[in-house]
Amino acid sequence: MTFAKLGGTALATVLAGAVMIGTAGAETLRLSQNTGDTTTWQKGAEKFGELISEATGGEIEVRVFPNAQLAGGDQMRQAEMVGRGALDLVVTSAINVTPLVPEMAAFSLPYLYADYDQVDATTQGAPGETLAGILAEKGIIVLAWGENGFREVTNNLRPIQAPEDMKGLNMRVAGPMYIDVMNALGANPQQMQWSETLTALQQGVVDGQENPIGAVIIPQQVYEMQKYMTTWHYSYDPIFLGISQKKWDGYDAETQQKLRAAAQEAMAWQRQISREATASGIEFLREKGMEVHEPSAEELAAFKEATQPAFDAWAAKVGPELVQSFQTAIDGA
Ligand code: X2X
Repeated sequence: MTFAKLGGTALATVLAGAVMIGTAGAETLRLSQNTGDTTTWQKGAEKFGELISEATGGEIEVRVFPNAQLAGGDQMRQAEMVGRGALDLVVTSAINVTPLVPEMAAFSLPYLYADYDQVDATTQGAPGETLAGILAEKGIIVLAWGENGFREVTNNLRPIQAPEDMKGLNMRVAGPMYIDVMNALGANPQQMQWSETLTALQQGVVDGQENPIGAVIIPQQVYEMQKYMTTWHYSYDPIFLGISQKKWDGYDAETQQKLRAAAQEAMAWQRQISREATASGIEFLREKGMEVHEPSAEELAAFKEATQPAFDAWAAKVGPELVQSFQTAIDGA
């Protein structure tokens, strides 16, 4: 039985039960994540639960809730809820936090990175620490950075080989910056919860969407609803495992150390499985019947040029200094 399949009343009963289960002195922390229960986000969160249970001899247990259901299905609300202590833990991605912390959009500026080494130089380097500091001011302690990945575009109408091919497509997007990117490409973007997107794709309410291959597209079987994919790598989206500062402050240094170590190990593993699934993913998706276009360097340059207005607008919004610190980390990779 998964929580995703439970209705509201049944869920409340299970939640009440969850508080009472367990050994004396043990506590169960609730972790919210906003993808389905088959993704690498879910697996990384569950791995964290196993590791922290082991490290604390069962004193701390973690219960993972998919589809942002603890936030009423609203994926953008999770971060704010963790910030005020209404949720203990969260696994969510940068773009979801931009309503609370616009600076998070720096990670995902269009065509910022050429490869994973450059990505790692930001999430695991000084920019990651800077953003963790800003999130801490909102009551969210970042324990570790993980990976959603390079977001690739899919749709049901036609192959996308040039910016012009995006014109008029009804595109589901997760958050504000991607609206600007899609507008720059001439598409019709629409903000929608991820948990509602699969149905919307199935029913043709939208023509397309964009998400990473290994972390989301394959585990959530987007290939069942979409014919065309272009690996345009237009935006990288990191995830993080965060804990409410209110919880954090209640632990002694040793427990805090255990939480951080468990999160680091779980998210390192989560990054690895996401990358492995992405590496073998194109072949898998072709086998499933998707038509996958891998753009040439020239084609990528055309997408980059077309999305430049959105880059400029968001670089101004997050602040030139922050963008420069990302660029410095990237140049040193
Ligand atoms: O909603 C999405 O597209 C997802 C799952 O990738 C995010 O949370 C940004």
